[in-house]
Parts: sequence; structure tokens; C-alpha cells
Amino acid sequence: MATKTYTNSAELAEQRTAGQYQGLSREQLIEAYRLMYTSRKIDDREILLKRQQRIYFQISGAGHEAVGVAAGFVLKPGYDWFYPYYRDRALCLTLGATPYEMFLEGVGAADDPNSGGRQMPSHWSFPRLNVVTQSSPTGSQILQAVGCAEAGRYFAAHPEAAKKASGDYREFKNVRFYGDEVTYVSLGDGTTSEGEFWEALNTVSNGKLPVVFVVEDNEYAISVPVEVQTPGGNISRLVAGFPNFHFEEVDGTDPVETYGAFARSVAYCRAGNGPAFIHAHVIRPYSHSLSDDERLYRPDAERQRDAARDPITRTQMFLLREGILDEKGINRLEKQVEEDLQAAVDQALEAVPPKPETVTDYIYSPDLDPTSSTFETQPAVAAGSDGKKPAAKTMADLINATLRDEMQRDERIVIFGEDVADCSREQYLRDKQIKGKGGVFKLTAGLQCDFGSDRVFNSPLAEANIVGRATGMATRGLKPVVEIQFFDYIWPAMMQLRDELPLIRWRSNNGFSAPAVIRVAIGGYLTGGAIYHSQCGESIFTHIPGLRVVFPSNALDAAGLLRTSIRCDDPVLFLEHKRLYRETFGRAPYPGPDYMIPFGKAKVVQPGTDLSVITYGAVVPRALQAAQKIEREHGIKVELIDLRCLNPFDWETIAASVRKTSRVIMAHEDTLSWGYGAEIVARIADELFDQLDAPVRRVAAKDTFVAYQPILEDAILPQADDVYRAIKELADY
Ligand SMILES: Cc1ncc(C[n+]2csc(CCOP(=O)(O)OP(=O)(O)O)c2C)c(N)n1
Ligand SMILES: [Mg+2]
Repeated sequence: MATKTYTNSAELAEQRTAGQYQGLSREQLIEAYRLMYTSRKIDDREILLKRQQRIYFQISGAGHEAVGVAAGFVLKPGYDWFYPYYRDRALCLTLGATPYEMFLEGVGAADDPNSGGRQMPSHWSFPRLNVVTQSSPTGSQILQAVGCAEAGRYFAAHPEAAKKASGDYREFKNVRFYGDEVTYVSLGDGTTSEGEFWEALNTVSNGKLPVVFVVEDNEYAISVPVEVQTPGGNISRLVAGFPNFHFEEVDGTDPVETYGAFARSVAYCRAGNGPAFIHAHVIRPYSHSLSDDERLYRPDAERQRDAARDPITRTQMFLLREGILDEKGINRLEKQVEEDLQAAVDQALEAVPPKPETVTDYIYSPDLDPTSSTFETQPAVAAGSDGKKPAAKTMADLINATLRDEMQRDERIVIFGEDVADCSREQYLRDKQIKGKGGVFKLTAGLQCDFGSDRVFNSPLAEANIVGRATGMATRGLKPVVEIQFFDYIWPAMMQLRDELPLIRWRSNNGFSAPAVIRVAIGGYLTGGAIYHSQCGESIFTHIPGLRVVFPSNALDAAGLLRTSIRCDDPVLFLEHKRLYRETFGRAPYPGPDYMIPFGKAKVVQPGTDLSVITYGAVVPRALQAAQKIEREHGIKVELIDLRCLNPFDWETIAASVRKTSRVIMAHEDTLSWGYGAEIVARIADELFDQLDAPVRRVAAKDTFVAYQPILEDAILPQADDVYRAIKELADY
């Protein structure tokens, strides 16, 4: 490993970079070459191994080596944080990852520290170095890096919050922070076209966050050249207007020049001045990956022009020219590297593959089970102020009260989202000119006033920004409880929700975890909500392994399940039905600051013997109305089950009820086809076929959108009458 050059202030860095070779010693320059050469030779060995079918994929860092080594010389492993994309092999080597560890990922070994055989090679994850698990979607790492930097700043301001605590996720989440750490994030030129890149620039610029952005510009995104991605062809020109940045544009095939750019940039960030942006011009001497043939879209002349700038040969020539190494020295160094790599390859090819029975390990926390009795407590209702019965409160009230008590108990909780703050212009609050907003549904009202603007704040109007930052924060040990204003607008965050947040633990083989809570206002029956304020769609999220999905129907359950969501060690999608926020149905007094309901435990709303109705959310009161009416009119006794939690769900309660009644209806507000009920009904058909006296029925929304005109909305969404009719038909079957 290289001798590290730690730059602690802008001044020191400037002194160093002003000297010969930007302050790099001759030993460091030799070490730079050794690392760059090692990186290139690992790629070459992997290419050979792929051709021999000993590994299954290859993507190289060729041409990008000088950037990685320069960054690795300036930044500190295990201190700073790293979100490096797949071309950053040289960076990881410089930080302390070994060639053997890289070959382990290639062969997909059980001992692969990156992912235990779960991810392709070059998808870096080295917990000991603070290299955070990386994925394949281009650009999804950037907002997480922003959240990571925000968490570092938060812990510096709230050191008490970093302490361990027992009884919740904090027991299993070590927090490390130093106060001046910097977060590195890199991406390719093509990836600057992703919206999340711009959402990230927005937040680091506004928040002056210590993030070093590195665009490794090899002028191609697979076959698409840079001018198609970047108007004018130069990303530096486009981002130049963002305030608070330190900008560098360098020849990224020159390790010395690039080192200088990193030294100045990191010093700027570390001193707390704001973010930095390094635009490094590099080359891509090999095709995009082994699945690509660049000769199909790049003529020879262009490829030869690139080859003339190859950082390996350039650096070799530089060492010879400067008399730092002679030819013999170069040969000796290269021979040693190749011998070491041979040994690493031989060892990796002997490595044991992971066992098939481990495939479901680490989808969820192995340490804390939110379905366990740890999360089962009784309500502790305090008497009203006059000693009388405490007042029943709405779901909105109890969610607000639960957030308040949890924030009091756990200083790691931060809340952000669109409009969730009382008022971003704090002065108005201080002067008592205004009362404050606290959410479009007022669920977070008063929390900014009570806990401060660094714990409750507005995000930009960008949903990926909310979930991506939350993921980065949760990875560092914070507990973000963020809000998506309407379920209908969750989709810009879908990449983060489907490919990132719930996968962090599994894909890193338990190296990292991100137990964030995403609160989402969902559902219709609004008379006037129309298409874009009324959708359901929960089954899209219950289809994602690693994500807990909760959907309470009443105030008490919302309080108990929200607390479990916050204290548990898994990511949770907490769905709050807008129509139920202030409904008379299901109001309850506040159940106290420790009331919890375990996940995956349904509630039998009403016991019955003739027929089971399984439902959740806003259909619960509608089904209850139907069940009461049918008992009055026909004496049919319905057992009504509120699932409350959709992933995991309470199969035992469903099965026990079906065994008892032999007739079952699955009812939900979402559309019928491919809806949540399909899974439940399929399982009943599979496992309880012998118990049934009638076909399994479903009541759900029509397979269309929720319309504005109330007559249409009524016709589209399932009503109490629809449930009533289904019960009658099935009872008569
Ligand atoms: C969101 C997403 N879209 C498409 C892809 C397929 N893909 C993988 S790499 C790549 C090109 C990336 O180009 P660039 O950002 O310039 O990085 P480079 O590979 O050139 O270093 C594409 C399109 C992907 N991985 N993720
Ligand atoms: Mg590129």
C-alpha cells in the first residue's frame, strides 16, 4: 500500500501541490505506477479467465487507473467514504483492497468480501475501507453519497446520537464519524445524463456538503459518444453555474496532475467549504465490457489516438524520463506484480463457492426480527388532563405523536420530504409571523419547531433525492423517516426503491444495511382526488424482497406499527391511507411512547364462523359495514381480518380462519388483476384447497384508473355494497 498523503487543510494541500510532482515523492510515484500496473494486469487476467470460462463477467478499469490512484493517495480508507463505480479498480487497490479479493468476486466465491458471490466483478464493497456496496444502475450511487455526507455532518453536530443503544436497530449499527470526513463518488460521462446526478448536485451545492464528485470522462457510454449525452460535449461547462463548488478539469491519464486536482479538491471539502467536482478526461482502451466490441462503432484511427494517451505507458515513460526508475527497475516491478497476481489467481480458483441454501440469507436483518415478541407491547393510555377518559385521536394525530416521541427517544431520527418542515424560512417561525405547515396533510406539524431544522427539513421537489439520500444516511447509521407526499408520485424514486434501498444488505452479504422508513400517503375514496392523488399499487412493493410493507387501517395500529418500523433494522414502506387520516372510524387515545405491534400479525376485527373476509387499509371499515349489515339481514357471521402488514403477512391467522369458515373473500382497494390479493388467494388455493366449500373470491377496484367525478370513483373503487354482494353470493354457494 502507498504511503498516504493526508491533507488536512487547504493551505497544506496548496503547499504540497505547488512543489515538484505536485508534492508526490519519488517513492509515491513508483507506488502509483505499481498500483496502476496491477490494476491493468488484473483486468487482463480477468479477460483471460472469462475466455476460459473460469469467471462469468468482466468489465475493466483500463484507462482510468491514474484517477483511482490519485484519489486513493489523497483520501483515507476507513475514514473517508467511497461510492466508486465499476471502473475504479485502481482506487480500491490504492485504498487497500487486494487483487485476491477482486478475483474472489470474479469467481463468485463464498469468501468474496464484496458480495459473497452475489454481484458481478467490479461491484465494490469493502466495509473495512468504507467502500459502500455498489450496484449496476448507472448513477444510483450519487444521491446515496450525498446522504452519507449529510450523516457525517449530522453526527458531528449530534455526537450523542452516534452512541449505541439497546432495544432497537442501534444495537446493531456501529456509527463511525470524524467530523471532517469527505465522501467520494464517481461516475462516467454518460451517467451525467441521469436525473439523479443533477438532483445530487442540487443538494450538495445548497448544503455545501463535503462530497467529491468525479466524472471519469472516457467520451463513451458503451457506444454512445459524449456529445449525445452532454450538450456542447463538456460537462464542466454545464455544471459551472452551481454555487459553492470547487471545480477541477484535468487530464485523468496523468497521475501527477490528477493528484494535484484531488489534493486541492479534498482539502476544500475537508475544510468545510463545500463540494468539489473533478472532471477527469480519461480513455477507454478496451471495449465497454467483454460483452461489447468497440470496433463496431469506433474506427481504428480514433482508438489509436486514445492509445497514445494510455496512462500506463505514459506513467512508465514519465518514470524513465525523470530518472525515477530505469528499465531494469520497471521490469523488476512488473515481474513482481505478475508473480503476485498469479498467486492470487491460483488461490481464488481454489475458493469455495457459496452454498445454495444461503440464497435468502441477509434479505432482512439477521439480528432483529420485527415479527418477534420484542415488538409486542401493550398500550399505556394516560388519563385525560381532568382525570377522565382520554380523548380518542385521529390516525393523523397519532402518527404525529408517535414521530414526536420517537424523535425524543432517538436522536438519530431525521425527517425530510416535500413540505414536511414547518417553514424553511426559519426567521418567520422565530418572529412568530406564521404558524408553519408541517406536511400537506400536517402529519409532521410542529416537529421542526420542536426538534430543529437539522432534524426536520424540506427536500427539493425530487422523489429519488428523498429516497436516495435516506438510503445513504441509513447506511451510515442515521434513521431517516422520510415522506413521499403522494403514492402517485413515488415513481421517480423507483430505482432507489427497487434496486437500491432494500438490496443494500443482501448484495453486500450483510456488509452494509440501510434500515430507513419511507412514509407514503396512499389511496382514494377522496371524492375529487382523481387519478394522480388516489392510486394504490402496494403489490408492486410487496414484490420487492428486502422491503417491509405496512398498511394500517386505524389510529392505534398506525401508532404501533410506525414505532416498530422506526425501531426495526429493515427498510420499511409505511403506507398511510389519506382517507383514514381523519376518519371517525378507528380513532384511539394515544397508546403511549412504547406501544408497538410486531410485523406480520393480522387483527381479527370481528370473529365469525360462516365466511372469512381478508382485507386491509380503507376497505376495512367498508367490509365491516358490509359484515354487520349481512349479519343483521341474513344472520351470516363474517370473520373480518385486517392484515395490517403486507410483507410479511400473517399466514397463520388467514389459514386458521379459512379452516374455520371454509369460505373466503380477499378484498382490497387496488386493482383486481395482479393485485395484492392474487398472492394470498393463490396460497389459499395451494395449501388449503381441501378446507374450502366454495371458490375463493376477490373484491377489488376495476382494472382502470381512479376518476375525478365521484360517480365514476364510486364505480371504480370497491364499496361496502360490493363486499356485501360478494359475501351473500359466496355464502349461498
Ligand atoms: C440505469 C442504467 N441504464 C443502463 C445501464 C446499462 N449500462 C451500463 S454501463 C452503461 C454506460 C455507462 O457509460 P458512462 O457513464 O460513460 O461510464 P463508462 O462505462 O464509459 O465508464 C450503460 C448504458 C445501466 N447499467 N444502468
Ligand atoms: Mg464513459
